Amino acid sequence: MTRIFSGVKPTGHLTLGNYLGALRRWAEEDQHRAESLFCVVDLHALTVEHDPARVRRLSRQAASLLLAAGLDPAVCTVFVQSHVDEHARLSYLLECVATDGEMRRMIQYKEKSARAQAAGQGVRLSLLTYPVLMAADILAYGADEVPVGEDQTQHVELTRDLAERFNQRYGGTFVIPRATQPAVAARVMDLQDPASKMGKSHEATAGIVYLLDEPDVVAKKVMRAVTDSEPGVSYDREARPGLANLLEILASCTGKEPAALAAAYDAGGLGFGALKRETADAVVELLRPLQARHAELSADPGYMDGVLREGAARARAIARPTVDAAYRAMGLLPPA
Ligand code: AQP
Repeated sequence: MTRIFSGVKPTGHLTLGNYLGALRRWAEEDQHRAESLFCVVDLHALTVEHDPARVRRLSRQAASLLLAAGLDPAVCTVFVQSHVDEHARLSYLLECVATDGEMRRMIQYKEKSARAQAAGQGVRLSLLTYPVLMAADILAYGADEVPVGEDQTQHVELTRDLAERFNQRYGGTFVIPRATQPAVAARVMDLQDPASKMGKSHEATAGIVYLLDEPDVVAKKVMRAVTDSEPGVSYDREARPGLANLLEILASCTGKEPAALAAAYDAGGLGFGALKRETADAVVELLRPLQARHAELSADPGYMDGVLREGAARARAIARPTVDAAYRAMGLLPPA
């Protein structure tokens, strides 16, 4: 049976980008067609300046939002990365396979290290080695598929390279995974800066729709989205990124095609205002059930604890044999 692994970092409040690019597909499709594991990758949140209490809070909130988005613990495994030691164990082995040069080529490292430096903070070594830990997350489970947004494809490519290199040098140990992406909204852009990805850890929040934003806040953010001054409505990601972003969000919410939506708006002589209104309404309706379910789950922390305890036990049982095999393959003496 196909196995799927993916995760979300508790580095901020989850966004519409996380939902449309990843969570929704995990819930609606992936968990029902494959053996799936979904993880709050909290160790990754330590790669940048952080407040420990906030990371703890955001980890619980992210886990709750995974369930609120529709992940069913009876069907898939939901857990927290730091509860399963195998991630860190395997990460070290993969650091012995990866090279410094390939880490420095990662786009996210370049962006986030520049951000840390601009804020006068040191660049943590773990930010450089973060993709190796992500490779360990995936390879420990023998995942065939990794459903992610566009921003993570380079890291999944690196994971493939490391797995192939390891298998070649030390014998066939890892499954070679592949990234899968949603057809639409693989890269939801910031509503105020359509050249940048909508990212949960970004400081300027006016262009970011958070999953737990109140309906009026969602509507305000969408209505104030940056577009352009060209006449008519057309779908062109390069030339009209703000407009394309709105069309993709609306398409993703409604199951329509962005180009078809653009053509309909253009033919009807409807302007950006109408498009923004429809998009705002669609996003509010999309988030309504998720927010209600999150509120229910928040009222029952014991239930969430049980889900995460059980999830970690299941995850550990899958990961341990593969990680132990990797230790042996690399020449480490098994304990007597
Ligand atoms: N804007 C997005 N559009 C589509 N998919 C997205 N994803 C993230 N942002 C978008 C996908 O959501 C999953 C979980 O993301 P993550 O927690 O690994 O990363 P993040 O939300 O981008 O959080 P960061 O790294 O804390 O913020 P940034 O990088 O913006 O500073 C992944 O599958 C991701 O592809």
